[in-house]
Amino acid sequence: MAFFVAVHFKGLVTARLATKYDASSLLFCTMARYTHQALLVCVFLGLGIMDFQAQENSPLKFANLPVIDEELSADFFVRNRNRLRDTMGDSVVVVLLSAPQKTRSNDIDYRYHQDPDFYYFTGIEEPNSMLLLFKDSVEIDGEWLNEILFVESKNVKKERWTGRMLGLAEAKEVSGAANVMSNIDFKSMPIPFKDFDFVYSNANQWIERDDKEHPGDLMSMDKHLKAKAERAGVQIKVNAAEDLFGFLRQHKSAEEIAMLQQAIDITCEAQKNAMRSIVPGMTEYQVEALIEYTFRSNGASGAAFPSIVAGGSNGGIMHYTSNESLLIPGDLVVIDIGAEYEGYAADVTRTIPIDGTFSAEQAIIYQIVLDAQSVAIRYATPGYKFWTPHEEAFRTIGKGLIKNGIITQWSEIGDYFIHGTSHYLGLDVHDSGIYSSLQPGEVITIEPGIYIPHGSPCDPKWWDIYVRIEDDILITAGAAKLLSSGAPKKISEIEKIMDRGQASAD
Ligand SMILES: [Mn+2]
Repeated sequence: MAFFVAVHFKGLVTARLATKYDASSLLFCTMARYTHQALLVCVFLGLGIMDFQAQENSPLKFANLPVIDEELSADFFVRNRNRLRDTMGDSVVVVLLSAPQKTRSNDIDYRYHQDPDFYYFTGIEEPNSMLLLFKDSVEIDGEWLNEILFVESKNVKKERWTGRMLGLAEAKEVSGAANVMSNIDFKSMPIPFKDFDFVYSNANQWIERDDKEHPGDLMSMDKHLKAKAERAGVQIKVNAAEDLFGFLRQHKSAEEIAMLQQAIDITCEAQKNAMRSIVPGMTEYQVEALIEYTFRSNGASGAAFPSIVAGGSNGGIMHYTSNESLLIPGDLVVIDIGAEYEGYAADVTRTIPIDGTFSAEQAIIYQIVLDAQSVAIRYATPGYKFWTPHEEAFRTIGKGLIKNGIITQWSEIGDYFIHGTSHYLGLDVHDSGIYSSLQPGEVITIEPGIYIPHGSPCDPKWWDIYVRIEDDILITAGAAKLLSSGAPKKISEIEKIMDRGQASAD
């Protein structure tokens, strides 16, 4: 690893930097050394990776977060389906399809990710599945049913290639669905669609792969659904369905908040690991690797969205994900990341100085954003509209920019604060919801930012300062509850955690 670092940095950094900031090479040499030791310990003692985490002298600190016992139980999914029945109209039947398996290239697929609506109402993480849900029971083939979950039957040959399958019995346990059938059975089932006006569905145009050998694959079910709906003269509604599901999903149950908190705690630990480790001369992708290592080693399924590690002017690109540049002293780095835990996404952003100390101008801009965030959080309470925290953050940023002579007109705020302050957080990082007034049980982000591109019409001393600070909060009956307090954000706290003077002196 040390060799790799040395070769990679040659030609990318000046000799001065390479000498002055040789700490990065040292850091990676040290990482390599401790990794090696830890592996030996694991092999000889058979104690697994925990021994690596226990290495007190490791340059990387691990959260040792407890693996939480609570999992989303069948009870949760049954409750969600009942809430859906309570909310949907009499003339509606719901048909939800699982997400398609997506091809990365040639015969290689992306790792499967379930459609969040389908997951929310079933707990099933397998492709080629479908949920049929009625408000009240209907008669099908002489039986009265109010829900049918279709999944793929177990297939031992297939399991040897692509992993274990639930099969019908386990799918029933996971989902709590009253009736579980093979996905092949949907085609011939006489479903009384004609008794309804609308099918609320996520029936998709985006289904891209048809297994022509398989009569029950996703594309076949989608095709049969559309044909049956057309024959019955009912209309498939996608947008209205999204609103209905969003209305239910924007309120988080206690179990969901526990999952979100775990995802957020792991993400805050990754932010702290970045603060503890970043030195000039490191690359953005090395920071990304450290972050995603922290996610996986703490039990997250991975990153909920591509990690953003944006040093210097890359911080001005909102969804910068190539993470390919060198981190330069004097610049800030925007780190916008989120672990995914049991399907739930965190979303926490910190902006930190690459050399460990904010310059005077950076500190001024940073403090304006932090103040705007505090104000916004105060307005994140029931009774306010979803957009009120944004309006208050916007106003605070405007005042700060005017006070420092960066703008002269209110109309110029949008040149430097170019996005909204909040979105819902849940199974999607930009979660489903209807953006109504704030209610207890909702989880939202608060993420103001100031971005001053090179060449902006202000004093050049402000150019290339890009700051975003993002926290995740729970709306309660009282003040908002900060869920991401684990990641430091005050200037003094950040400079303290990044100060490795003590460590390098020993
Ligand atoms: Mn966000």
